[in-house]
Amino acid sequence: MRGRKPAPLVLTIAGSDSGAGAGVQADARTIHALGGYACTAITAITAQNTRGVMAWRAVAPALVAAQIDAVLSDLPIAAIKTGLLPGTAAVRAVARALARFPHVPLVVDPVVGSTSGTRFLGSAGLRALRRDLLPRATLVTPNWPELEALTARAVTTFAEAEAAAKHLADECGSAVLVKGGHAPDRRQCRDLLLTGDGRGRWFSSPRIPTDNTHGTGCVLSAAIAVELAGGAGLEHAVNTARAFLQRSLRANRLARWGGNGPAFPGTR
Ligand code: PXL
Repeated sequence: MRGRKPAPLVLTIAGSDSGAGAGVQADARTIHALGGYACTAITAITAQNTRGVMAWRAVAPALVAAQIDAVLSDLPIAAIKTGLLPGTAAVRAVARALARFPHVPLVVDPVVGSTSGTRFLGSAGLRALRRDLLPRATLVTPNWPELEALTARAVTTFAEAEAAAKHLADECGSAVLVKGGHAPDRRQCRDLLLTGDGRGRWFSSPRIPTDNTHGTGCVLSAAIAVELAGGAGLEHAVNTARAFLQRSLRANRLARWGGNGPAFPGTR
């Protein structure tokens, strides 16, 4: 029997969302939908639904590191993504655990808080992220508010987004994808990819009118990670991931839920 191409293994290091709109649940769903196999290291537990975060607690940093060690010492992980890292100690523990695997592509989604207003990472945590983890990243994927928090610059126009992204890419030496979901443009969604060599490329697609956008950042970064795990280059990975997210938003399979529902593609 001819074997099929083996599934690329992806490790997601992220928080649990009990409502499954964002976090590890969204990551694992995305990785499986794109043909990968998802391993997980859970950094925090959130009690959450489509309306907001009711309670949350960080997992002990040593236990986060132990999950990462258990996976990376055994399974042939081909790409890693990080999402919610709840504070300085968590950022440091993750950076230390990943230091032994410097060649595995890493996508860092610099989650600061939930859209519904819960803050997960304070200013000390952001500093730790910039110093200890972003220089190790293949790609960092901030939205406009996260780019503001990481650079302490206002990001209210595409020109400001581009300047702040250049500043961040120069500082950490990693590629940066600035997601334009928060931009004032109602017709287009424009994301900017800056690669390490200083090149910039805009990706533009029609904005999809929906309220169900919870977890879109998680879906996009997980999709990029699974593409990188399968051997895609950065631009190709971003293109495929954006197309997957657009399909998920368009499908709008969970439209009749309350609150801010998830981008969910359903089964194909
Ligand atoms: O979308 C950012 C995010 C990531 N991870 C978890 C979350 C959220 C936002 O609510 O809950 C677990």
